[in-house]
Amino acid sequence: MQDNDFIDDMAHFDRERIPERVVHAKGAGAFGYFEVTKDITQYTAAKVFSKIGKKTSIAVRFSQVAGEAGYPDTVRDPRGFAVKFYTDDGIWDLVGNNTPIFFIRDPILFPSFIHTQKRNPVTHLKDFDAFWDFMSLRPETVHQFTYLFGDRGIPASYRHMNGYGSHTFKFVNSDSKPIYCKFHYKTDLGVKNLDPDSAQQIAGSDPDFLIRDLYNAIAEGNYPSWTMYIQVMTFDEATQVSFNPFDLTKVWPHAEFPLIEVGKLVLNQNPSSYFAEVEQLSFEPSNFVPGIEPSPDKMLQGRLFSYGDTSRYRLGPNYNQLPVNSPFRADTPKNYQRDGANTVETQGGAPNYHPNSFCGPEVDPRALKLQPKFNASGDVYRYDSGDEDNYSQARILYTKVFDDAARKRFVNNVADHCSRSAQFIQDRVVSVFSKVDADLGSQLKSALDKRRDNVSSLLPKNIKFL
Ligand code: HDE
Repeated sequence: MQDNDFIDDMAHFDRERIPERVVHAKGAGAFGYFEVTKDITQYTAAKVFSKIGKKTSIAVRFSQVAGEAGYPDTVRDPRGFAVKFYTDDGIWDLVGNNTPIFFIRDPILFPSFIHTQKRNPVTHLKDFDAFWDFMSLRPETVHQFTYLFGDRGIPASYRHMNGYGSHTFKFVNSDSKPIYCKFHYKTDLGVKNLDPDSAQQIAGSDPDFLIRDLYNAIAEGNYPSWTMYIQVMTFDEATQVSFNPFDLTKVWPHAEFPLIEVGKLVLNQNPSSYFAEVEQLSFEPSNFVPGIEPSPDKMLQGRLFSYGDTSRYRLGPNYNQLPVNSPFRADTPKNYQRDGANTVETQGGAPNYHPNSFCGPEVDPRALKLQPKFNASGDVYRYDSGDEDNYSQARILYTKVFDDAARKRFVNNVADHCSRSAQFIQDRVVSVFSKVDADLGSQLKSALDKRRDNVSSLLPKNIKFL
């Protein structure tokens, strides 16, 4: 025990792991830049969009939602597409997914919903009953489940999928005029997905398939890129549209709110340390910059607390001082926070109280000017939003966006998964999908009936024992 080098190494080794993210635990990260290609200064004063040709450094983390840090990459699951912009005004995090919508529209349901996607606390197994029980008891999930069990549920590579800010956000221009907006990134390589049988084989032969694909492409100089678009909606339009523009289970129809091109995202650098630069990367939907703000979208409001909170737990109270999270393009951060585990910033000895007569920071007048006040009226209370037009957009996706072959694949994908749940749950799932489309309901019922005595095995065929 007197060999201090040994003790030092062992003590460090004993502390090498930190808690994984409670969702989105498995992921891949890369760095690059965002470049403005079209002028949108009429909508926003955010410096990141200030002129054509302006480049801003970015960090991106792609992830899958439900599996743990070592889970196979090629399972059916939404994928995270989180982008950190290191802007001149500080960090702007656009923490999105590869789907423009989400399963629920009320954040209070989030922990329950996630529990149904993860392991049963008794058996530590994925729970098909919980999965379809929740889905069918909360039919606002049906639009996102239609998306998830379609072809885009298993992307062939992170480079070949689109990304979405998903929520409705608010832009503010230099005259302090606000407008609602949504963000989209379309892959310049085209969307490519995996057939479920191939995905299952790859899960066994290369569980890190998606991380490897991204790392190798960048290492070989094949830099993936995405074109960024926005949709905008005036405050007047928001009061008149036929759907709730702040409902995250719905898209804004492109015919009414066309995509406006904005710029390019390019990833051209791999992390130099996975732990330092990807595991310690912390995204927060509450990281805004002057010119971009949250909207009344309840799900977005519900996210504003959680991410910083989980980073404090995962990375400690000074997670924002870690190099990958710090706003290096802006001035050194100035605030009244001091000390705590792993403090690195000294803030030049400035006062740690406000107001003060010395050199303590004041609120940036630009940020104040660009934060317009807004009116609110009516009663505020907790209400159940479970029944707000759950089916019409899912119907468009199934009947208009999917073609015949995609519809068949969708029915089989749902039936293969749902056939493992209890009969009464299957019946309820059929009744939910029947409300999307009567023919879909009957196709699904017969696909499930066919599987009744022969539930498709989770195991590959022809297993050999030795
Ligand atoms: Fe997240 N989510 N989320 N989420 N989410 C997390 O933050 C949460 C939601 C998304 O690569 C957690 O650090 C709540 C929608 C991504 O580091 C946690 C609600 C969308 C990532 C959390 C949502 C996302 C996360 C877990 C409902 C797409 C990974 C670990 C109100 C628009 C980011 C962590 C990364 C991660 C909370 C819903 C995307 C717990 C409360 C909707 C891409 O804070």
